[in-house]
Amino acid sequence: MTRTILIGAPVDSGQRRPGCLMGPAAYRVAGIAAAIRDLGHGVEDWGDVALPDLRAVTCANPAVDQLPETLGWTEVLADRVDDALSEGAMPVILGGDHSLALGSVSGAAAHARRSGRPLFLLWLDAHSDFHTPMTTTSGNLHGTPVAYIAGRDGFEAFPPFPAPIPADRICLYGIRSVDPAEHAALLEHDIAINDMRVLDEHGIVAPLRSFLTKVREAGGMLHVSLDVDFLDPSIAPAVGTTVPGGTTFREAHLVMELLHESGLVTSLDLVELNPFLDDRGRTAKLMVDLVGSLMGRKVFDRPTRSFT
Ligand code: Z70
Ligand code: MN
Ligand code: MN
Ligand code: MN
Repeated sequence: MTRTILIGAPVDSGQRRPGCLMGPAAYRVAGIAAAIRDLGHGVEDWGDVALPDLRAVTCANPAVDQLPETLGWTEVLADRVDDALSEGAMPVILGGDHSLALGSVSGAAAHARRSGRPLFLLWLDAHSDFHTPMTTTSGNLHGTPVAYIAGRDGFEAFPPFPAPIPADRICLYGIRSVDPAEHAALLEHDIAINDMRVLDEHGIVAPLRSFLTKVREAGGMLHVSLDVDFLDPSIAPAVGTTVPGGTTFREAHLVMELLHESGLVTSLDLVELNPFLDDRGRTAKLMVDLVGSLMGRKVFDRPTRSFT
């Protein structure tokens, strides 16, 4: 039994297409609480986080969009996620665009630092989100959280990231859209880059298992950040930036099942769902279904295979 805490994060400031603010409501309508509870877990819903009063803040790159809003979300979500972890629970952040991970992973990192455990990050996404506010050309801050988490320069407007995650504890998985500035910076970091080329060649199981083995051996905490565009747009249309060639229904479920079997996941983001673009709720329902697999739903309850 896991005690889960749902944290609604109607964050819409990390990109320019309106709609992600409806994400938390869509997950609730799609039955996320019941899906988790029916598996025998505890579920508490802390409701939606509110954006605090904005502070004036400047940035040298004039392209950057909605910086005060994103800064406000970062601070309040970091606090809320840290609170949930401190209660011994698993926070599930209902987004909201991916800029919310600036805050959610900050909260997880602050908690990990206090508890003396290393934090690992699994980034399930079509994008590497490795821009800094200085390198982004779109100005959309949802393209920056991995750089913040890894401790890159250029985030002077933000609180210093608590205990940046060393590159070898970060795993990008499913990526297939990387901008030139991100590409150059990634080559200078030792981040595991499981792009679609790697997953097509090695399959989706082996690269994930080897990362999970590292987490286990280190006694680590594991934050999983699941972007809707990790999935192929043919099964998950409700996302602003569709990129062809994403994971299939079966691949994504297998990833979730392996994560469940590992028993390592300590916090989870669900990001980039734009319900305004959905087709009769199918993307929201698929995301809830994936959470069910992550929380232990199986077709057959076979004795658990030993992990490794
Ligand atoms: C691009 C940018 C991005 C998510 C799009 C796209 C970033 N690299 N991230 N969708 N989740 O604008 O920086
Ligand atoms: Mn607090
Ligand atoms: Mn993303
Ligand atoms: Mn993405």
